[in-house]
Amino acid sequence: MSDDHKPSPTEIIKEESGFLRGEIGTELTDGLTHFGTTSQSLLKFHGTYQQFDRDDRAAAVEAGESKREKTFIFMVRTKIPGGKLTSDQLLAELDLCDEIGNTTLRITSRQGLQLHGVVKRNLKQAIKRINEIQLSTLGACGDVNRNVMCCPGPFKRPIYAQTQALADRFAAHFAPRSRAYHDLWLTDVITGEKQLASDPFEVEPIYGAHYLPRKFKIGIAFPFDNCIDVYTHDLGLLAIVQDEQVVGYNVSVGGGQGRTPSVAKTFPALGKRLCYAPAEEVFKVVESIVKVQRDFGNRSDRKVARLKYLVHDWGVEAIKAKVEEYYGGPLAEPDPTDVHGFDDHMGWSEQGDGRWFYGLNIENGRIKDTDVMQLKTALRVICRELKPGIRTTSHQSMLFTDVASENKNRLEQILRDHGVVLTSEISEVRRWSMACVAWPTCGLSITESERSLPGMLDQLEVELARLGLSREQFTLRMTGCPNGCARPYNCDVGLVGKARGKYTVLLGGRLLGDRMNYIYKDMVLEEEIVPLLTRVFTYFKLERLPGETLGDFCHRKGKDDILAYEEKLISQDTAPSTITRAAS
Ligand code: SRM
Ligand code: SF4
Repeated sequence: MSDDHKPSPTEIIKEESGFLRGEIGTELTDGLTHFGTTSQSLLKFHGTYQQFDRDDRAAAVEAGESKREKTFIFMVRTKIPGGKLTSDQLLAELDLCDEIGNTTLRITSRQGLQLHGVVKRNLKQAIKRINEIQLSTLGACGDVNRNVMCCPGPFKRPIYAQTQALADRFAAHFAPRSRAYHDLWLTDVITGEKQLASDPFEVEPIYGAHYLPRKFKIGIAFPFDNCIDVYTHDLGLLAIVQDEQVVGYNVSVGGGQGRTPSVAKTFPALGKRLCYAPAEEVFKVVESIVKVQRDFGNRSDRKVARLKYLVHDWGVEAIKAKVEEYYGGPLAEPDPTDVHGFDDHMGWSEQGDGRWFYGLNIENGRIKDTDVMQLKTALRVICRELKPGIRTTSHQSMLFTDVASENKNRLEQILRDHGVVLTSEISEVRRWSMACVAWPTCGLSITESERSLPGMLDQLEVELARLGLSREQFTLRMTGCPNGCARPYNCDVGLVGKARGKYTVLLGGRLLGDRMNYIYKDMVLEEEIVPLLTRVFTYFKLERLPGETLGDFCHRKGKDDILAYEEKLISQDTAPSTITRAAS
């Protein structure tokens, strides 16, 4: 076998793990603060990442104490299909973040929840307690199907129940079946024994011993509401609705956002429309696609192991032919219907049963108490007193559902009493923005993201108001590295951390999520981003067509035209310019 086809080290780890067990059990009780590298890989499948506090590390290096042991901490991710949970479950997660996390709870861009800062001796307790409230971390990370997303709108229409039921079914079906999770985290006895099987598919009927080549993501959307960004998933399903029923799905394959700039063959991509699957067949079609990726995805180079690279290498027609082989019959052409709407579900809406839901914008999904805003406490009061249903959104925000008319004022009052800004009171630019976690927990972050965006938005709000553009709706998404966890490659304005303190600025995507943006400028200093965007907004105000959005404007004008205008503005600036031009 040539080196090109040599399985990657992660493939060997999976194979030798005895179905995700490895040495985790032994290392859990070895008294150390951290796991070895093999266990770290396997722990992802169990829903946790070993990290270290990068602020603390930077301080140690600064103080010349680089030999000091890192402060190891764990991120624990709860998988929540469609973001649907109860008040009691949210209360339990909030208790966990206070008792054994870093006192914050984080809503993720895939409708999940994350605890941060859990130390090793508390890891088992964290995972066990999450399971005790009928939630799970199994398969929240790792080379398996991840959290299944679907529209969290709690409308009492059959189509919403149908898509949620499908998301739940996928989540259950594609979860690893290995006993390791149960044995390691949910029992008091740790058996060190690896599970053995002469036929690995008896233990893992979908995955076998090697699981998938890489992470795999499924999302279900409606044409009139693409709030889950259907074309960014490995496998996207767009519900085709007739007479209030989902009659089938347009299936798209090969979406994904991550890229590694130093590896030219990597790229972000929108999913490509593969076929139409009638509702009663969609499960089988999806399983066939997962199996095609399992059997043909790249297992030697993890950089190009996602389904999008297989789709790119083979082309959609060849993928379709292979899926048909696994499915056992021909697949229909996609329905002409496509995405044409996006609803972030913020503010008050009637559900269709006389009750209401309220969408609260939570800045970058971070639930915490500060001196000025006690969001975490407010959520506790709401959950205890009003007991609403909870839904998390793909924009890292939260819906309180099933609220009776007479409780609407009370819910708002609780938020106000705790200094929480209501959705109606925040600016459009903040409402439609999101940032990934990045520093100090993410081991891959190059720049700040979650900690930088709020300040940048403060400045942008001023500039947009000055230009009379405060009511414009455009998505602005920031990440601390090119992996794209806040989906920055198909939004109106993307800011992607590239080098220390420097970002790639992308323009020309749109709210609808069906168009990639383009790299406008690279290596832009953080402090130059607002001035740069202000010049773009100025041009937009001057030359937009009636009703044209920022993303559509930037798409129509293109990079060179906008650059030329920006240059003109800079040269017209008579005052000595403080702007250093970024390399374009
Ligand atoms: Fe992500 C890796 C956080 C959604 C693409 N992502 C990571 C890790 C685990 C870093 C690591 O590998 O060490 C980050 C943990 C940081 C921390 O401290 O919490 C991380 N990703 C997140 C979250 C929490 C971002 C957020 O601010 O909400 C999201 C958790 C979602 C969940 O609940 O499951 C999150 N990540 C995404 C998305 C968006 C999505 O799925 O809709 C993407 C882009 C879509 C995609 O998958 O292509 C995404 N994350 C990545 C990648 C690039 C994958 C690639 O194919 O290139 C990595 C790195 C990797 O896998 O090697 C990554
Ligand atoms: Fe970390 Fe990069 Fe993902 Fe942000 S985009 S959370 S920095 S991996």
